Amino acid sequence: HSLTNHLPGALERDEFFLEYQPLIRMSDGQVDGAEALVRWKHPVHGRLGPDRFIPLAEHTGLIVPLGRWVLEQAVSHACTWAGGQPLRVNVNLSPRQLHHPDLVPDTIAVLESAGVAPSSLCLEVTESALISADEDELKPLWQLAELGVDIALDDFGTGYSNLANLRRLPATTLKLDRSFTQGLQRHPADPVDLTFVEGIVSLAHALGLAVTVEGVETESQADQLRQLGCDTAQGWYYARPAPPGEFARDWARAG
Ligand code: G
Ligand code: G
Ligand code: MN
Ligand code: NA
Repeated sequence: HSLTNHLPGALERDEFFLEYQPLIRMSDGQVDGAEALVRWKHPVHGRLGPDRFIPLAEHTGLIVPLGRWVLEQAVSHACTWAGGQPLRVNVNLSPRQLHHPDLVPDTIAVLESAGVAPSSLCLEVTESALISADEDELKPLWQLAELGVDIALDDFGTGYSNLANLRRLPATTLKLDRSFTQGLQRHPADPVDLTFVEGIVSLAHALGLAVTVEGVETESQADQLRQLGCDTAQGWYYARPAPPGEFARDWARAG
């Protein structure tokens, strides 16, 4: 029953499914998009989160076909959410996908066959996956960015990157790691976290990047982050990740 034995066939057995968590625009509280999050309905262990199998999929290479499946599913779900005007959808990319030669052609093919504009897709790449990337390794992301795909730096603030490095990355959005959001929950808020968020927001805006905050669990965090100038927020305060039908019912605009 080991995960290692079951994982290779799981895609063919149709055991993966996606959940969606809304991204909320802080200026007006409206939904701005959704992050697709993969789960595995394991025949023995039941529902497993990505932390349980993404590292294994990355290690075995299954992440490449799995990642393509996630992209196809997410883009096709996004099409159904708002009569012809799809919500933006965020899809996570693992390092191995980033380095695969099919990333650009596959992404273009998926968007074209669904008739979805590149600007409706945001690819999330962790800051740590990009730190060591050289110019050649960044080329596919630049190509996608030039087509209009948004690129978000996920878990930003945890990867020890040189801030000057941001200028050579094709990122359009910084996703501030949820540890900063947690620091704002204390009374009084952790002054270092406050200063850090303030600094990142002003740096990001100066570079033309938007800031999304993760892990917003309370109204107080949401209020502080809005005042600090964050553009978009995600977290349990707004909604937990939910299956596509439930997400559509609660968040998709009527078509
Ligand atoms: O689903 P959960 O909220 O537990 O997400 C945990 C982590 O798994 C997140 O950091 C997210 O980036 C990652 N993750 C979720 N879905 C995918 C996916 O489709 N591909 C990759 N590579 N990572 C994912
Ligand atoms: O890509 P990333 O690792 O950032 O994926 C988001 C992860 O954060 C998912 O595992 C998701 O379930 C989780 N998450 C989303 N909102 C919240 C929240 O408000 N609080 C906490 N603790 N986790 C959250
Ligand atoms: Mn993410
Ligand atoms: Na993250």
